[in-house]
Amino acid sequence: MKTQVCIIGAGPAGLLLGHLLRAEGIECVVLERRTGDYVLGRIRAGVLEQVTVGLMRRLGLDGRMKREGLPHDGFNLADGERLIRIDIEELTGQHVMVYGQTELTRDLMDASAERDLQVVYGAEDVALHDVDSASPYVTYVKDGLEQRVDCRFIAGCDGFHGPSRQAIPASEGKEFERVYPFGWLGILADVPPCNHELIYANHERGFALASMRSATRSRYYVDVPLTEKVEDWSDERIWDELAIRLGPEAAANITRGPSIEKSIAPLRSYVFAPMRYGSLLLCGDSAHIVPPTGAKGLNLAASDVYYAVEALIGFFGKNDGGAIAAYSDKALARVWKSERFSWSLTRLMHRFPEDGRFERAMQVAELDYIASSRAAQTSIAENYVGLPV
Ligand code: RFL
Ligand code: PHB
Repeated sequence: MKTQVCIIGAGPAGLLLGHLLRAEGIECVVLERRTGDYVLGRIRAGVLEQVTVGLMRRLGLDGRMKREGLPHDGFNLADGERLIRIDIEELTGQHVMVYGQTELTRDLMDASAERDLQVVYGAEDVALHDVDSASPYVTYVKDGLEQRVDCRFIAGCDGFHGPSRQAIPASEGKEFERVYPFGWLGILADVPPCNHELIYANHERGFALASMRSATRSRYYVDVPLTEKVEDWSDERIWDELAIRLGPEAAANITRGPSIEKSIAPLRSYVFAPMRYGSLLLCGDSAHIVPPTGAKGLNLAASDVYYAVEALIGFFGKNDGGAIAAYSDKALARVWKSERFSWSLTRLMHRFPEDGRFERAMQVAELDYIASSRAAQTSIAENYVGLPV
């Protein structure tokens, strides 16, 4: 097969990119290792910035999001005693959208056939070839048969563990990494949320987050040491821990119920730079990871896609080779700011095992400063709603 852009990975980055390219008349194909059901079974992000909502609107695929998504005007930081509300609407004039990554992915998936976006699920052994040339190609195995896609560009949208980043010689890029000494244990349950807005809590027993997917579905997290196993956390144990860490006000409103999903996600900050090598453009988690504390991962994938589409339209539509050359710097400028915000919110809201009395005093002082300063709240709010693309 021959196409203009071969996209590897049908997560949110790959599907968004595929749809946006098709809308511009650029030919592409998406290769995904898993089945569609498997991709939809991964419970991940819940908070969308305007950049992500805006791309769905540009595609005309925001109908269900507008009906079922929950626009949030604010969120809360809890320090064990009080709730500090960050009024993002008042401070920035914008809001975030609570709408699950699963739902966004489903909307993109459902629209593929009618919009002539070819997605190959169950593509095994995907391998990239000649990425440093102007005629790269991708091979894969489907139903036991080896296939080949010749293209002008490859978009690596295959997440942190995919083959795209690995296709770049080590000497051509730099890795920046911080691994955190804890993970987030998440629970999804069909119960009403304990609060109408999100609560991020820093308690002496550790971090907790109260989030949601809808008025009847809640998503909660507590941080746990990396040595913990999900099997050791019964639903009751998680509910008990949440009730303590989120504080008495939220605890009084927690409705308990059986978990429909429960998993531990390790926390990491990671950037690979540059995000382009020859004819390969990296987008989303394949190039960077943020700890989930700032709700930035999916949104960064969306802003990468925004810049990648701009670059590819420049190349195919306007014969502008410079657009491709500019991609990495443009994307990374935004990536680094989101990395910084996610790292600093993680630092502020978690108890690190190596922290002593001084580090704890710094957290208390910072939370107190945020509680009393409109300037500090504005800075958090503008990062949380998402910096402009
Ligand atoms: P994905 O979603 O990992 O998709 C990559 C796709 O590539 C496929 N793939 C391959 N395909 C072909 N051949 C191969 N060899 C392949 N290897 C992999 C995979 O099967 C998959 O389908 O990356 P993408 O598209 O870059 O999207 C990134 C987001 O998924 C991620 O950043 C977010 O989920 C992060 N995240 C959050 N982001 C937010 O913006 N807001 C949030 O509130 C938020 N909460 C979260 C999160 C991530 C979490 N976890 C579990 C890591 C909460 C959690 C708990
Ligand atoms: C979620 O609802 O899964 C969620 C919300 C906010 C975050 C991370 C995850 O910062």
